[in-house]
Amino acid sequence: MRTQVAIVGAGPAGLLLSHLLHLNGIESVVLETRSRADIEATIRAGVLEQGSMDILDQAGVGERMRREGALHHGFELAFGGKRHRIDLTELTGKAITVYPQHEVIIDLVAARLAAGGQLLFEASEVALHGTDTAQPSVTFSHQGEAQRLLADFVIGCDGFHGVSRPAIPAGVRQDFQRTYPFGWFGILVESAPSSDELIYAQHERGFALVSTRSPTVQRLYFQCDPQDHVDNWSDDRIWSELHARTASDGGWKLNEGRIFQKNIIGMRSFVCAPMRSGRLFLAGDAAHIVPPTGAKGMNLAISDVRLLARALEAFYQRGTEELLDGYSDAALKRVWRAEYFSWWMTRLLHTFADASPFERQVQRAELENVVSSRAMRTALAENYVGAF
Ligand code: RFL
Ligand code: PHB
Repeated sequence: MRTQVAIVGAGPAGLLLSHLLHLNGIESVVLETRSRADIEATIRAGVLEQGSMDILDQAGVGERMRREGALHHGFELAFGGKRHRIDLTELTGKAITVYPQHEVIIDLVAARLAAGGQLLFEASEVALHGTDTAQPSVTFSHQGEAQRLLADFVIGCDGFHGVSRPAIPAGVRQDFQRTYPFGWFGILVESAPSSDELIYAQHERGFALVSTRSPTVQRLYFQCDPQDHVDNWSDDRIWSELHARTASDGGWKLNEGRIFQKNIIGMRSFVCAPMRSGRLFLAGDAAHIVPPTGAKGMNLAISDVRLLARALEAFYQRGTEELLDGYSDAALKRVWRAEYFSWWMTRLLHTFADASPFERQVQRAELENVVSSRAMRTALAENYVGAF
């Protein structure tokens, strides 16, 4: 098989890149280890920045997101028994949309298939070859047959545990990372929303987040030990922890409902630089991870592939490699802003077991400073909506 661009991984990065390339007349093949049903059902992110919504719209896949997603003009910070609104739109002129990542995936897969796009699901033994030559290729097994896909470029969109990043020689690559001593316990609940907007709660028992998925399904998280097991958490124990951490003035109360999914995720910050080696380019979680506190992961994946699509378009239509050569630096600039913000939000809102009494007081003072200073609220809002 031969194509112009071989894309490894059908997450938001790989699927959107394939579609953006198609719109520019560039051919690609997407290889994915999991099944279509599996990628369309995996619950992950929920927040799209305005810039991400705009890209999905421009790519012609934003229609359902606009119709079914919930536009949010602000969110709340809760601490010390009080809630404080961060008015995103008043502070930045922008908003965010809560629209689940798996719905973005469903829309992108449908658009690719409707356009005759080549998506190969359940590909196994995916391996990259010759990425430092002008003729890279990817070998894999599909429906029991060993195959080789020849391409001009290979784009690694295969997430943090994929095969692409390790294909960049260790001597070329620098990895920066930080692992946090806590995780998030996430649940999906059948209930009406408890709040019109997301609530990020700081509490001495640990962080909690009240998010939503739809008018009938809510997404809640609370800080936990990353080594803990979901089986240790009965529904009653989960509710009592969430109530304790989100309790606030004015008679507001979290709605309970049937919990139908529980999971625990670890938290890390990670950056691989450069995001390119020869004819191999990385995009999305394959190159960088942020803790979910700032809701940046899917948005970074989308902004990486927008840069890459433009660079590949310049290469195929004008024969210039300038944008390809500038891709890693341009992407990393935005990545580091998001890394900084995600780390800052994480530090601001979580309880660190080893924090001294002094550090705990300073953390509270920083929260007070954020909610009482318009300049601080504006900086938070600009970072949250992605106005950088
Ligand atoms: P993905 O989505 O991980 O997709 C990679 C795909 O590659 C496949 N794959 C391979 N395919 C072929 N060959 C191989 N060898 C392969 N190895 C892997 C995988 O099966 C998969 O289908 O990466 P991508 O496209 O870079 O997208 C990144 C986002 O998924 C991720 O950053 C976000 O989910 C992070 N995130 C959030 N981001 C936001 O922007 N807003 C949020 O509100 C938000 N909340 C979250 C999150 C992530 C979370 N978890 C579960 C880590 C909340 C959570 C709980
Ligand atoms: C989510 O709804 O899954 C979500 C929302 C905001 C975050 C992280 C996750 O910061």
